[in-house]
Parts: sequence; structure tokens; C-alpha cells
Amino acid sequence: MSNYPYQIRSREQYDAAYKRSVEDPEGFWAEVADSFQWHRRWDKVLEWNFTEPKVRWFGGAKLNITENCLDRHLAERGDQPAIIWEPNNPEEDFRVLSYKELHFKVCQFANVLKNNGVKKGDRVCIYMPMVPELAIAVLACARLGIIHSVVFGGFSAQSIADRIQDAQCNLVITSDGGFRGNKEIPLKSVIDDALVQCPSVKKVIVLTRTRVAVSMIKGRDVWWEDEVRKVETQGNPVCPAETMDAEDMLFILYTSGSTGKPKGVVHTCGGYMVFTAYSFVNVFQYQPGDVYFCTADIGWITGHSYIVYGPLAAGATTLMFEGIPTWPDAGRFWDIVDKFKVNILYTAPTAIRSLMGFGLDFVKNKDLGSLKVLGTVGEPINEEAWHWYDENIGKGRCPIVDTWWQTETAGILISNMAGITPGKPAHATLPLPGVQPILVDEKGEELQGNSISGNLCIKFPWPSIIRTTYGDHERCRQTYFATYPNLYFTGDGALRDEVGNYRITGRVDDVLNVSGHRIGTAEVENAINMHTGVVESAVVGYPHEIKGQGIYAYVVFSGGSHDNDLASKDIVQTVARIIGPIAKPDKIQFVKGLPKTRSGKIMRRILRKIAEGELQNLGDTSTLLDPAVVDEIRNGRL
Ligand code: 7RM
Repeated sequence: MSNYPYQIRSREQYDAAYKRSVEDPEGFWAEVADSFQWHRRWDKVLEWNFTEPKVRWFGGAKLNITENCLDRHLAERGDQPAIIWEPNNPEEDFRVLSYKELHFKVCQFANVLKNNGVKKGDRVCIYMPMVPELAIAVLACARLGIIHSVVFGGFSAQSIADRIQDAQCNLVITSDGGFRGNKEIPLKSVIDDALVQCPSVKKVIVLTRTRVAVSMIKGRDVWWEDEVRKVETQGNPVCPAETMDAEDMLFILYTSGSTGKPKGVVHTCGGYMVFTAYSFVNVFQYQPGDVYFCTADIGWITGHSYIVYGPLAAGATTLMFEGIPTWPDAGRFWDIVDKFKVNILYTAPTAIRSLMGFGLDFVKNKDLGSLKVLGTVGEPINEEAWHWYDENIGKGRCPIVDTWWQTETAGILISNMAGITPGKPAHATLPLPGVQPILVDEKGEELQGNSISGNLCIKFPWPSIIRTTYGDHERCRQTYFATYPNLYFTGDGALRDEVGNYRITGRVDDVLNVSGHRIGTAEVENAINMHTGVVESAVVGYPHEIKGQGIYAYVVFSGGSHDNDLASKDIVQTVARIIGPIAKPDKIQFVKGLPKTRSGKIMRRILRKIAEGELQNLGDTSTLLDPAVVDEIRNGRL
């Protein structure tokens, strides 16, 4: 017997659950949802159409997700670790927060938020390092019905400002700085730069982490610790949770697409809770007492769904790590697994490939015997990395779950279930119950049968599907629901093998996946074009041994002769300043012109091929305005 009524424990149960979820989706999800705590039950499990689009799960139901993540567990496992935190520096003490302690701190900080004038429906931007207070801030917002917008600590002031303005945030939660490997990252000073452009922000709460000197603006900036002390003297340690509608917004998370401007993906309370917990428990086969370690940052969707909400809704022990896999050395993950006897490890192919490069010396003397399940996410995993992970980390005895999903899906849609359904190297394999993937051709015709490839779409809603893009519903429709009528389009291409396993091959749009991070080519081009010397640019991806994809920029520079090295460095700096270090081009090739059609469209196909090193078969170039530019570009390839 399993601790979770909705946990699938055999292949037969998977087949039965899948069948039921397709034949009777409402009955299926109602049963899952019954395992959670609601103030009021739903009137209707699902209402939907993909044309507007409009999707409502558990309409009429009332709940608070933090009661499900915290309060609900207090009686049975109040003293069990909810969060284990490992600091960047292994010499610093780790921290363990029991469910009781986490509940207490979330209530306390929710009261701090109240004291600082924010209320249900307001938007709060969170820009913090990977410390427990980040999870506390997120949960405190959710407790009050405040919509959080977490911005990854690697984004620049400009990117933060864009996101704060788009969501019209009233308050920012940050820290003085953060530790990452041997670096100290400034955070508060970056916020100060961003806020010059953000009149909607009235308050900034600053946590102490690095103790770097920061400037505090009177009336606007307050210290986290001072505010907590005030709450303590007010003497009320509880904070009742706001009652939320199932379809009230829980959070906004910005993600890149094929246009220059990131979109605010919106997720809501009820469906998100049900699906993240359901997928967590089933994919990883979490068992009570297991220590689960997801290496993502909470600034990305993986951290939202599978460090914070999913695991906590399931009453799990979730391990949060502040640092990076290669510091103090490339054995850090394995030290952490050994130190805390981690049972489930969830990481990204880029991390695996990077650690592979450091050799087995860093794995050799580590006790990895506690591991039961391994997972990957973020990008296609190549077979070599899969086998390395399997043999050297899992020692051939841990199933690897290859989990495919997106910021917009909020939870894992296609994956094997550890030890329940078989894995296959480089294949995400089968859809979770409730998920109905199909492959379509260019015209949107469904491709039937197996051993076929096409564009990956989903034809029926699952509980955590994107509801809208913040402030611009039409953009949501255009991006995800207009390419193919009545289908959610993922932007990914996929193969379906002879027995129905899916293999995701990568994006079919102008979105790059660099180290598992989504970056739009248009976004990088806009940033490059900010440089005064740049006339125009075109950005494409190319295969990169560790990052999966690297960023290759073709740049037309003004004024003829210039120092290429200097100009490159300048452009890289510009991109880091406009977007953040994650979007820095790996290669910049200066060209006299870009290959354009007579109508002025850049032929990216040609640029992609050249960047990939495919110099011969460039395809039809006869429609180019000036075919000669191709030779120049080909000859100058980096
Ligand atoms: C969770 C996350 C989404 C994009 C997605 C894919 C790629 C993610 C896999 C994968 C192959 C996987 N959200 N992707 N997981 N490709 N196999 N298991 O990464 O919004 O940041 O990115 O990532 O292209 O569309 S995300």
C-alpha cells in the first residue's frame, strides 16, 4: 500500500489510470483532487475551449495552496524535515527546517508582508539567492493570495525592470547579495538600478546574506530581519491563509519565446497544486521519508514546481542547494548526496555533461548507495550523458526519469515513472495520465501510428496548463493556441518510436535552449543591436558539447574597420547588461551583410547551417537578394 491514494505502483495501474484519464478526465481528476484540502469543493471539474483559450479547473472550489503544503502536514509530520538547505560553502552550517518551523516562518513573513502594505491580488517580485528565505517568501505570498513573480538571480537590471513593469509589482523581496561558487553576486544594487524605471514599487525588503554594503533608501527599503523582529513584538505568530478561488492567480513566471519580449506565464492555485503534487509523487515514486534533491534554481519553473510546491504538497523532504555543481570541486553534488543520504536526484543534462568532463575521480570515493531514482529535465539528453549518469551515478540500479515539460505546462507531461514504466535512453517515453499528446505535420494534420515524427501538440487540457500571458491574453492565444486550431502547440518537435515512446528532438521555433535555459534569438538580437556600433544582427544556435546549444551571433558593424576582439567583448558586455550573463553569445562573427530574401527576411536556415559547420548543402539560395554574402559568411566562419 502506498501513502498516496493517487500513487501508481505498477505498469498495469499506469495503463488503467491512463485509460480512465482519457475516457473520464473529470472523474479521474476529481478523485486525485479529493486527496487535498479544500475549503469548498468544486462545482465543475473542468470547463474549457482552446479557441479563446479558456480553461477552468475545479471551478468554484476554494483553497489555499500553503495550507496543503504546510498546515495539513503538521499533525502527522510536523517534526519531519520539510526543507534541508545546503549552503554554497560546505564549511558553513547546513540548515534543516521541519514542517513546523517552515509553517511558523511562512506565517511570520506573511505578517511582514501585511505590515508592508501588500494584499491579495498585488504582485510582488522576488529576486533572491537559493536560501530557505526564498522558499519562505514564495510561500508567504501564496498564503496571502499575493501573486509572486520570481526573477532568476542571473538576470540584469534591465530584465528585472521589464518584468516588474509588465506585472506592475508593488513590492520587491531581495537580499544584499548571494554566493555562487567562488563569486559573490550583487542583488540589491541590481534592484536599485532596475527600480529607477519602476514607479509602481513602493517597498523593498532586503534579506542579509553576504553582508556586502548596500544603500537603503529611506521610506522604501527595509531589512528582512528588522521586519521579522517587529512582527515578533506584535506577538501574533499565526497568519490565517487567504481563501482563494481555484482559478485565482498563484504566480507569474517570465519565459522567453520567439519574439523579443519575454511573456509572463500565468498559473492558478487549484490545478497547479493538484498536478504538481500528482506528477511529483508518480514520476519520482516518492516514498515517505525519502530525501529528494532537485538541483534547479527556484527562479525557473523547475524550482517552483519541483523544489517548492510539488514536494511540499506531497509532504516530502526537499533539499535546496545554494551553490554550483563545480565548486569547491566537481564532486559537490556527490558530496551532498553522500552527506544527506539523498534518495532521489533531479538535475539537468547540461550539469551531467559538464561533470562528465571532469572525470570519474570526483565520483570515486563518494557513497551514492542511498540513491534510488535519478531524473533529468530541461533539454534533450544525449545517449552518452544518459549512460554516464546511469553507470557512474546510478550504478546501473536506479531508473532514470527523463521528464519533458515546459514553463507553460508547469508540471511534467511526458516521462517514464521510476521503476513503473520503462525508461529508454534519450526518450521522455510516455505521457502522464491526463496528458494527450499528438504529433502533427506542417498543416496541422494529426500523424497517426508509430515510428513517426512531427510537431508536438497536446489536445486536451491538464490541470496546470497555462491560463494566460499576464496582461495580454491575445498573445497567449497567438503563441500556443493559434498555430493549430484546437491544440496546444508546444514549440517542440518529437519522434514517436515503434511502441509509442516519445523522443523530444528540440525546439522548432526561434527559441534556443542554452544549458536548459530558454532564450529567444530575437531577445539576444535586440540586446546586441543596443550596441551603438551594431547595424543589425542575427542569432542562431549551434551544437555545444556542454551547454547543449551555444549562441552564435552574426553581426553587421558600422564604420568599416574595427578591432574585432574589442568589439566582440563590448557586444558580450552589452548582452550581459541588457539580459544577463546567461544570454552572452559564445561566438560573434562580423559580416558585411546578412542573407536576406527580396522581401527582407533573414534566411536563418542558412545561418544555422553555417554555424553548425554544415558549409556545403545550404539548400536553395536562389531567392536571396545577394547570394554573394553567403560566401563571405561561409569563409569567415568561426
Ligand atoms: C522544465 C523546463 C522548456 C523546453 C521544452 C523543450 C526543453 C525540457 C526536456 C526538454 C527534451 C526533456 N521548462 N525540454 N525538458 N527537451 N527532453 N526532458 O525546462 O520552459 O524552461 O523549457 O525545454 O524544448 O520546450 S522551460
